Amino acid sequence: MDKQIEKLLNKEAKRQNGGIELIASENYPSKETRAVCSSIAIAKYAEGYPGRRYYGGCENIDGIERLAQERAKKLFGCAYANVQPHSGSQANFAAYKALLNLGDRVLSLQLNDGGHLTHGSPVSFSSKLYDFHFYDLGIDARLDYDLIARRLDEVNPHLFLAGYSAYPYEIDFKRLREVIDSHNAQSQTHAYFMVDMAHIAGIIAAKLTQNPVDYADIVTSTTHKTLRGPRGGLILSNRLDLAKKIDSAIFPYAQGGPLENIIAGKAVAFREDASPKFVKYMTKVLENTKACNDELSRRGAKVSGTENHLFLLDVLTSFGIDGKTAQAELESIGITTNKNTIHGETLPPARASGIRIGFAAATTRGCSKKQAMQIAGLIYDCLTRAKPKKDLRKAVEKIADSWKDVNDLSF
Ligand code: DSN
Repeated sequence: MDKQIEKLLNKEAKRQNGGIELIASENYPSKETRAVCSSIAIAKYAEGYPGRRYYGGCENIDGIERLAQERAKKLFGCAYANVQPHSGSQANFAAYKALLNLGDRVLSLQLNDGGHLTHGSPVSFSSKLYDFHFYDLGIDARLDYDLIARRLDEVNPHLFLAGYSAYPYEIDFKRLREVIDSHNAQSQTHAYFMVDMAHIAGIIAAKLTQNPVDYADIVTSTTHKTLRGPRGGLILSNRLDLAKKIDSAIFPYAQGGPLENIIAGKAVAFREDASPKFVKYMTKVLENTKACNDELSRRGAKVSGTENHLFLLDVLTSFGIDGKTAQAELESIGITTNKNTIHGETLPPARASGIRIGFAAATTRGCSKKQAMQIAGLIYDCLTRAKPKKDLRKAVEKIADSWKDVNDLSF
């Protein structure tokens, strides 16, 4: 073992094991998933797709990729899956390419309101290649479907984009399809419907919320958040007429050789995600998130409420500090979160008025509802400086010690 890397990895495992991970986009894959990700599949070039590769010797790799595709299709009940995207951003890059011409109009939600960098942020490729316009949330910070209908008529986009990184409520994909269809019926520009389900893919796989694949033309995702697989991306569709365009947008347009070791890991994770155990897990994630949100609210903090795996805590209103400070304070006692802008944000994103809190990772390690409420108490006591940090750190360690080792998770 490379001693320098070994030392850093051991320190990272210690950090993860000794702390409480509440970043809503994080999770821990099983040791089975991790094992195939470091398998010999790492050593194989396989540009192209199963049965039509640019290299010889791909018969086993073809089998792995076909299995991953079939498992993804079955899990989400769709006709087409591309398992090659290296990340969610790459998946979005390719989805835009498959549906749009350069400069086409896209209607999406801004990063500040819960969108994503690749949903038209000025610093992302998306806004350089396409003409992004935005819809607002309603005054209650929820999607306002009438407002969206009006924005569709104003902007006449070529693509409407839903699916978010910091939106704590249910999304009515069926209603969005209806709104887009009725807009399309009287518009000269046809708007495709795309959903980036990266955050809620696990909730969808567990059938605990609407499945966007039933309504959208194209659905993108990551595989490492609530889906609990390896770090990577995914594109799904029921529109077989788009399959060729999506395939060539990933390879050769956006990517070269696929990471077949990671694709093997995706296949293992999709199998785990299809089990009844996963539904139980996802149900617990939702319960824990709500328990923590509700306990913070009971203590007087301003929280968003939640209908999924995350919620937003307005630390500026609740504690008079910005998100950056809150993130650092919590990190000093072993609780990892991220600063996050909130609806109606008044501070720059580097400071932000809130933090985003999610329970997908903590629940994988074994967090109970009672512990989720205790964690709310620790967050509250830390940010109100009610108790000495060393006592809070000890309490965090006690909870983390009662959980499974991050190197030894089997589902
Ligand atoms: N970085 C991810 C998140 O935290 O939501 C999105 O890509």
